Amino acid sequence: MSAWRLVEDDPAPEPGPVTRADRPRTGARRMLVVAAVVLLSLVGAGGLAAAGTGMFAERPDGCSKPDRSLQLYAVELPRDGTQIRLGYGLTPETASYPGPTMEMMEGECLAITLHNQVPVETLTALRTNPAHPLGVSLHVHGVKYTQQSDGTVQSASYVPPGESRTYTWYAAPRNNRTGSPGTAGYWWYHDHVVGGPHGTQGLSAGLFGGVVVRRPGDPKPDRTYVTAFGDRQSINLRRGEATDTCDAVNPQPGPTCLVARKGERVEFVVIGIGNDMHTFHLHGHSWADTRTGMVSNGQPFADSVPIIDNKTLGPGDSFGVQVVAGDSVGPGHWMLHCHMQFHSDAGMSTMLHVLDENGQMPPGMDHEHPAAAPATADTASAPATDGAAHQHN
Ligand SMILES: [Cu+2]
Repeated sequence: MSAWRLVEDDPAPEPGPVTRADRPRTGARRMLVVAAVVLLSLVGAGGLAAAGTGMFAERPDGCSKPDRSLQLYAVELPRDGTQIRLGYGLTPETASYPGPTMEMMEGECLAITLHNQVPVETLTALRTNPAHPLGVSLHVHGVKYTQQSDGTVQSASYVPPGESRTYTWYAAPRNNRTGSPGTAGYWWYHDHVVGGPHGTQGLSAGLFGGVVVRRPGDPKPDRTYVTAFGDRQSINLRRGEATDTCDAVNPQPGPTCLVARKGERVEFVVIGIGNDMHTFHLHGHSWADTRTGMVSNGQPFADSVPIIDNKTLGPGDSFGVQVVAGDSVGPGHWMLHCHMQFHSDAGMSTMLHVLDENGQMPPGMDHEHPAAAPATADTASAPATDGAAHQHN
């Protein structure tokens, strides 16, 4: 077992035969050496030495006690064709992909206990190497956590089948004294263990979700939707008609039903999963390219912030967008799609359904839904996506 130690570099070699031992030490230099020895002793006793025993600090600085705790379950969901699907849920019955959106305020410390209920056989089937351990984990972007909450194999912070583990996230606030920028933003969480050391199989099976960290005073949305843009031209691992299962009579908001009333503030957490580049584009709406998607009236730099309706998204990226549904454009079925043309052509396209203030779609707003249109010879003008829309690979 290696004992890691941070040792100061020797100074650059000096000309002549003067050895280090010969060199006279100044008072300041002696103090530095003493301080370093004391520091190494302290850190070594409580920190680095403990690393060898697998005992890392349990919580980040500033998070002495969790403000809130919740239970999270990783379960297997019905397959999509032949694809294994997994999901996180606040209960086993409500697991989904994406999983529940985790919302925090800066300064908050959240303890999440993850219960691994994914069958051993399923984890075994997803494993790419028989030597890789079986388990699921919770790895988060953007907020603060210690190695115990890293959610990786190398830090032994994953959950074997049938077991549980508590992860601690700290939404560290901005600190003008230290220059720490804070953690407010749009982030995501995902498995980092299923299949291999990067959780690639867990991610592509559905173990991911959005994280929103707000700063006091941030605008609060009426609705939040996660749109994860991924491989095989997928939105939330679905493509074509499967991206939009909204019932016209009784739409239930969820990962496959993006719906809002006119005037509601709708927030999208946009996540890049997988290996491809994408662009997030929404018809009829635009937003400021800022942390929240908004610019307060009267801010002196308001005019220097670009207003956009399309934003590039790379693997692992995440950002948030807030728009006012139907603002000056009214109710309707507004396309939301990747603007890489061959991606949208292949079914990477869904809808934001904006109803009127009463929650009704006004008459005359019935639409031809390109993603859901049946493949018939007389829909030649509709994109020829239906073959792709039914593929599951
Ligand atoms: Cu794309």
